[in-house]
Amino acid sequence: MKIAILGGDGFVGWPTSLHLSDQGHEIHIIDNLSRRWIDTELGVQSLTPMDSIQERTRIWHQETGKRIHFHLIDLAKDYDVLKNWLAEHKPDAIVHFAEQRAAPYSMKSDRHKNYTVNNNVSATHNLLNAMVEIGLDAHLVHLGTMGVYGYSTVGAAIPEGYLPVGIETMTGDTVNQEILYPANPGSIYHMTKCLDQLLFQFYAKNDQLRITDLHQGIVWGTHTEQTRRHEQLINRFDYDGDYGTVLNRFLIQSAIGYPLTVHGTGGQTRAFIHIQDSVRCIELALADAPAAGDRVKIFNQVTETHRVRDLAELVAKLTGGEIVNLPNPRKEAAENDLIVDREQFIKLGLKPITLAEGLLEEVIEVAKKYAYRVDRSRVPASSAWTKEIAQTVDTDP
Ligand code: USQ
Repeated sequence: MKIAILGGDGFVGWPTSLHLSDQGHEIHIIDNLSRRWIDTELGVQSLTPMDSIQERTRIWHQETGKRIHFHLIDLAKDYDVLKNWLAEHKPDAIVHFAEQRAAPYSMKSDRHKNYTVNNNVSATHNLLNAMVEIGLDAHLVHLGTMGVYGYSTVGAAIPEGYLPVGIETMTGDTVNQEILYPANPGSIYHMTKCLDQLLFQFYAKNDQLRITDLHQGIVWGTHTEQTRRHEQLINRFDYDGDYGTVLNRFLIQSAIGYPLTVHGTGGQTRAFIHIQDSVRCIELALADAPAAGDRVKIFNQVTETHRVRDLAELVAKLTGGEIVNLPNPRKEAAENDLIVDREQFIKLGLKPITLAEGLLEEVIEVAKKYAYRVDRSRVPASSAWTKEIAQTVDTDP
């Protein structure tokens, strides 16, 4: 297939591009390189030394003989450029990662809230609008988030997108329907993913676009089979308070002798997936496209759930690290349970990689190798969810 990977320079986008290229697909990365600009804005860099996108694709060609094409396009701002590119190249499938993906970054200030909403909603809408305008029947696979559901389970598992409900009619009969699981975002970033869901629902219904939405959990790990092949194919690894995600943060913190920064009691339960499974799920979703006229296909892209304090204890036991409980900069439930349905990918053949499989050590090794690149002053999470919470945030462990 000819596949356009929007946001193919990012943390999941890059290994996905390599994985799909390795399988023989023709890959076109479309990216505005905003993630690299945000590093500059925040004064932080990936733990792992990343080359330019052009250099990365050159090395991939050198190692495999396969070409990954790169196109510098801003989806949110360059509507006509995007539309003309799609009309000219007519990809069979589009994987859409091209959104600002950090919850803390989206809550940093009013400017960051505006940026996240304008960028994410415009990017998604421009894409859908352009597809309809040029009559492009490509399968669109979008990287969404588990955070659209909120994280509380009311005794029952969170289904894969749709909730069966019985509605009582005026005549006393019960009509059964499946509705989108109620959106319950916990940050501006997560809210944009809820808005994406409505855009998808409309365009699938009105224009018969074929859309798959992947509700992914927190990704951990850094290497995939392809990024291990050459030092210059290495994936990015975020450790800072805005972009670093919890398990990868604990692993790098332990590698540099920094206390493991548990927010509050660490009673938050979240869904997780290893980066290798993440790219495999995208491959599986691409091969299982909905038909024109179908409703949006939704998968929960998750392999296991864990409580934050349990992860901290696990990492501390493995590495001898110290745990510190800090005031939580976020507005979120202090404790929650989470049960998630994830049968669809298992049925399609996913064999989940779990924390138990030795890959935690691999991340610790990567973290130790590049520990000299860490700026300890960028480790604390300082973006507060409200002005009141900002008064209480104490980032000093
Ligand atoms: N947390 C800590 N200590 C830290 C960092 C985080 O205790 O040093 C806690 C947070 O308070 C939160 C949990 O860990 O309760 C998860 O935080 P996170 O930064 O790992 O994940 P989150 O902000 O939810 O966002 C990440 C990705 C996002 C993706 C989402 C999936 O950045 O792109 O959509 O995970 S999910 O969490 O399932 O919504």
